[in-house]
Amino acid sequence: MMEITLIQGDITEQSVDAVVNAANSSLLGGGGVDGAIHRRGGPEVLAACRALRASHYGKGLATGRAVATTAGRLPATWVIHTVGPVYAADRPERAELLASCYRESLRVADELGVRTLALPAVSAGIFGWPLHDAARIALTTVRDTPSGLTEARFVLFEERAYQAFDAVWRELGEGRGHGSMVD
Ligand code: AR6
Repeated sequence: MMEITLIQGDITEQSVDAVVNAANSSLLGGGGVDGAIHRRGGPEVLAACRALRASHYGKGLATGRAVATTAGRLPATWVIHTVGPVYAADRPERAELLASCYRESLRVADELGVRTLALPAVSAGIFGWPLHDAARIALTTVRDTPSGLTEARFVLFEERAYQAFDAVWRELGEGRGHGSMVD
């Protein structure tokens, strides 16, 4: 059984086994949640990302894929970096890449034995994905992807992002809006 929970807050403050980072393909940091994770995680996270670039990820991480590093000084064990697609109204096929970010993040989490996972709204900031649609893709994909997680905690930074996720969760018939049990 996995519980999906929604909270408004800062993902860098979550005491969980792993946090998902909305990175870019360089894996070398950026703004938004990526900047916050590198700031709070410290130089160990960047060093681990550089090591990935020097080994299996010479060309960077492809959109829709995920890879784990240490979480450095964050109150988590792992950071799972994923690269969301940039939103474009005339490229609806990119929704599949956004779903892939969540599926791949859960797959990597499973490989690490992660039980509690915090996730941001991938692509819904600098990459411009409309919030309601980003929330629908995020919630349905995580709900419908089998994993060993006990909790998938969506951590929404802004009030309007929390409201969008909460509204979609209710539209999906998932009860109280702030968390419910799914098989
Ligand atoms: N905790 C949780 N969510 C956050 C936090 C935080 N500390 N800070 C921001 N968010 P974004 P993207 C929310 O832009 O759209 C970077 O430069 C934010 O409000 O972080 O996938 C990368 O390097 C929004 O709802 O990620 C890439 O170049 C959500 O996180 C690019 O941005 C995602 O916004 C990725 O853009």
